[in-house]
Amino acid sequence: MTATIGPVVGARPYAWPYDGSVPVGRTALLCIDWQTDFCGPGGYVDSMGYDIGLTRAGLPATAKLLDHVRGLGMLVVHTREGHDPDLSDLPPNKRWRSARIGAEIGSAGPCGRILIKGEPGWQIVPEVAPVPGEVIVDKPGKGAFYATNLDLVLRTHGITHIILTGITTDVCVHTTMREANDRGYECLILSDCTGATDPSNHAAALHMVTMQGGVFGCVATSEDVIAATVSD
Ligand code: C5J
Repeated sequence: MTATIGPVVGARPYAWPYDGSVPVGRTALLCIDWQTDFCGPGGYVDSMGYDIGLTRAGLPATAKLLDHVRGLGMLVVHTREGHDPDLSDLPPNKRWRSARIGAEIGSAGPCGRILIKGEPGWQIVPEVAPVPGEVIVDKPGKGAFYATNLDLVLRTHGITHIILTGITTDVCVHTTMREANDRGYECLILSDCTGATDPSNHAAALHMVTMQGGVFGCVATSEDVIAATVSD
């Protein structure tokens, strides 16, 4: 079965993608940092005192979308932010900033060492966990292209279009969308499959995308994407 996505008529500021529609085989779903540290009790975001209800908000829609794209055979890429146990890839300023808000990266918390590879808090939450065959990219920074093989993986699979889900909208999802946009990928961020530690930052991050004719791509919902899926 060959399916295409688009035009996504509910997308803003244009009916995504710019080139009308895209075969599923040239499209990837990115699931950014759906880790306990960002949306689970006792994780990094919880330890900083932010409301994990906000970062968990996109989980049901993302789980539903995952079911949909898995049925189509779309490439799914999951990312995880984290650092080596010896902290050799943790910039000192990132560590210092996390310490000053009471959740020092590398220190012991309720979910193990905060943002450290292999610890319980670093794992992807069960609602949107990878299934066998899906790609997982580990990243030390906010953007999923920096110091990773993500671009190589996408180009090897012939991917030209990217749909983004994950947390947080204004930090890792946005940084990744900007990196992807600069590399020429046609990007779509989903408002109901993302979330931030502050509702106004979520709204602002989505609004920014729509400026300048779609400066980083487009914004839509998962239902818009599902409705725009055309199967042969
Ligand atoms: C943050 C992320 N917010 N995944 N990471 O530090 O957005």
